[in-house]
Amino acid sequence: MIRRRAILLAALAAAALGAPAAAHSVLVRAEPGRNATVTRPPGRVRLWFSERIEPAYARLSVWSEAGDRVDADDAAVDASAPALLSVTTPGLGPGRYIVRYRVLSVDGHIVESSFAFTVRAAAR
Ligand SMILES: [Cu+2]
Repeated sequence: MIRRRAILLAALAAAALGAPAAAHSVLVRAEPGRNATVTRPPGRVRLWFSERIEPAYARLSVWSEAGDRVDADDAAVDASAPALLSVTTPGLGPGRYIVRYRVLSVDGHIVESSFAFTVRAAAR
């Protein structure tokens, strides 16, 4: 049984080190995009991942530079697109915003990051 135990320990060590796994969800696209500047305020921020994510553990929020939360706290994984996470952002004015997200891949890895986008006042 020593050999079997060694294999088990090796597997646990690999898991603890976060060894690369096949079904690791990474952000592949965002609207607005990373560091994008838009002239039309987005009514919704959308994030597409490479794999489906666990809805119960998905977090997505949007913040102003002053540190105020500006999303409607209704982040959800799309019912028909399990790799799409979005949240509504009503009434954004011009400014720079930070998108924060944290998702759990189906392989158990947590992916957490943030990026910014800017809403520029439309020319009149
Ligand atoms: Cu993974």
